[in-house]
Amino acid sequence: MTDFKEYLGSCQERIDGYLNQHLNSDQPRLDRLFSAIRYSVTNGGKRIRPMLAYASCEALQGDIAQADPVAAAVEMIHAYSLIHDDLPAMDNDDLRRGQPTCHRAFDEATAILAGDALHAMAFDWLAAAEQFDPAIRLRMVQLLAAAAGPAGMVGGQAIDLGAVGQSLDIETLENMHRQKTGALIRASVQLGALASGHASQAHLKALGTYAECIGLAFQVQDDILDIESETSVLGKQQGADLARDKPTYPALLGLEGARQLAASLRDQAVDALQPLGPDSARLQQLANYIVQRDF
Ligand code: GRG
Repeated sequence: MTDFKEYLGSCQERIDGYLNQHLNSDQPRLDRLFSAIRYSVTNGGKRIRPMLAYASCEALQGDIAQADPVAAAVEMIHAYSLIHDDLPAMDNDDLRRGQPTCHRAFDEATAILAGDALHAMAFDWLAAAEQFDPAIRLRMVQLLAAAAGPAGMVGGQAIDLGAVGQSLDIETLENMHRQKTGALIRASVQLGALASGHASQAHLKALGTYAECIGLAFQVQDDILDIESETSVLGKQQGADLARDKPTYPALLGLEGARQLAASLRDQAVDALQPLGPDSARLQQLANYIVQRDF
């Protein structure tokens, strides 16, 4: 088995190649729209969701080429959510991944349309993936729609926006994250499993537990990284004050408590993979990567 870093690089190359090849239009009047789309999708994301889809497909002895459209679809939904999240009406951010956000590099209307187009194309690519039976395609489309919509990411974002200035208890915080970021992570794992063509109910159940745990672990680690970077910029006291002001895991559990929670969720995720045997090694490594990453 190749080294994990090499594996990450090969997945990144694979999904970047696929997206670059497919994200274009032959209508010259759409040049600006597609420039904004490619700008937002190919500016250096970690590609965690496509990697989960590929690794989940491999865990069930699937051919990863089969998983290309599902890996692309989850990354496109992610990219659309980031473009819209950065807009003035939401977070009003100037930078994403260290570069101007889509609405800063282009303009607000183009950014809204780029997000809308990515959202629609994600479902289009799944529906058009002829390597899968129509019934599987329908299931994939439903699964992704549920993860992206009000019961998933959009709902989580609405809860988050509604909670500005409020203090959330840990259960409410957890439910918000399960929807806002966990649902798409879960869908990435499940879609990869369906793409393998060998997903039984038992596999989907085990992978569902794995995905729930890493989805939350991802968020806990994200909060830890936020606090660590704020602390290094603002100094220890101000960083700690800021941590208490926001509904985050370090604010509720302390930094050490949050680290322990991330590690415990990683362990639960790895345990859940037991029925899948040694082919789930990449999923195990990804669970470690999610809680050990420093960016
Ligand atoms: C606008 C409908 C709508 C939803 C937005 C997910 C989301 C909902 C907003 C993103 C806000 C945010 C920064 C959440 C923290 C967790 C998160 C999703 C981080 C970014 O994901 P990574 O780390 O990003 O996978 P990269 O840049 O690596 O792709």
